[in-house]
Amino acid sequence: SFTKPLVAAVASCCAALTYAANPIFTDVFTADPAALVHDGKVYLYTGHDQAKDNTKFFEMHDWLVFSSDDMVNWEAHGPRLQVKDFKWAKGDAWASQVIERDGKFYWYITARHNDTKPGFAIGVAVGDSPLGPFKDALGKALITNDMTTATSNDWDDIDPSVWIDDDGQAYLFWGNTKAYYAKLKKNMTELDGPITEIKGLPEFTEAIWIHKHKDNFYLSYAMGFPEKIGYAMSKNINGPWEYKGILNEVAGNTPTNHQAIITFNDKHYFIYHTGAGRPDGGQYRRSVSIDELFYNPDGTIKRIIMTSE
Ligand code: FUB
Repeated sequence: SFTKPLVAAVASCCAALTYAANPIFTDVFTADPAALVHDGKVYLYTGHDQAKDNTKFFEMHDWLVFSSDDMVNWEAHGPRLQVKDFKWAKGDAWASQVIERDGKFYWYITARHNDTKPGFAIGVAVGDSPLGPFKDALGKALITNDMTTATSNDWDDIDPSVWIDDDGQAYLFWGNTKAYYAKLKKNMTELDGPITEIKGLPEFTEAIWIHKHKDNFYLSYAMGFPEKIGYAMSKNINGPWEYKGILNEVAGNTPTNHQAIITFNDKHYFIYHTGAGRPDGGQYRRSVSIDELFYNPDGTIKRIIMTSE
């Protein structure tokens, strides 16, 4: 377990503490957080930075899972999915997200496709519990470069974010440089219509996260490079999206920035990664951190105060 005794002691003394000190894990490098609230627990799915230092590139082979009852004490469940679980993939376990539908858990992942379809692709694994076991649901990628690449790049099919609306319609959002979305069928493993490019997101880079608060939809994303997290709002999951501003600045010591936004026990959380907080951290050795998120009465979101810096 990655539980930190000091944090636990402070938590038991001070009822106001609602998340662990940042970074929340200090014995493993974690990135690209995605969180799922299920059955009174928060499940945190992260990428796993394994680069030896910060000089070359990402080394990412698997995805980790952690869970918590209180956002303070975290239990580590180890890697629960690996690139090699996808026969069509050859490396780079980049950003992912898990969602539940009808008792099944669908884990949408980014990985580099093998030689027949170069570039990055999005796949989906399925399991019977938030901890799996998970297996490739399709035996092939769900989104590949040849579906979106015409005027784009080899990296545009990364960073999936999945949403099921109140009427049961599911949607997949993703992208790098260009932002895309498409409907998913009820089986969660097939597209249910065309892929549409989302316009009007200033400086869009990657890392879409979709969430809803009251009657507003939110599309947050990494903008520019080095990346800040910005967000847009809409009354409709199909847009149009109206850009509203920046949520956090470049998070210490790494140009990437990647967020998940959840509500748990009536508090709102902004979960992200940073290269700061550990002496050997940096661009390819990132650490997940958590800070509280606050809405304004009109639904806009206040700038995040990062305690990871
Ligand atoms: O972790 C690899 C890539 O870096 C992710 O897919 C992007 O969102 C950025 O964080």
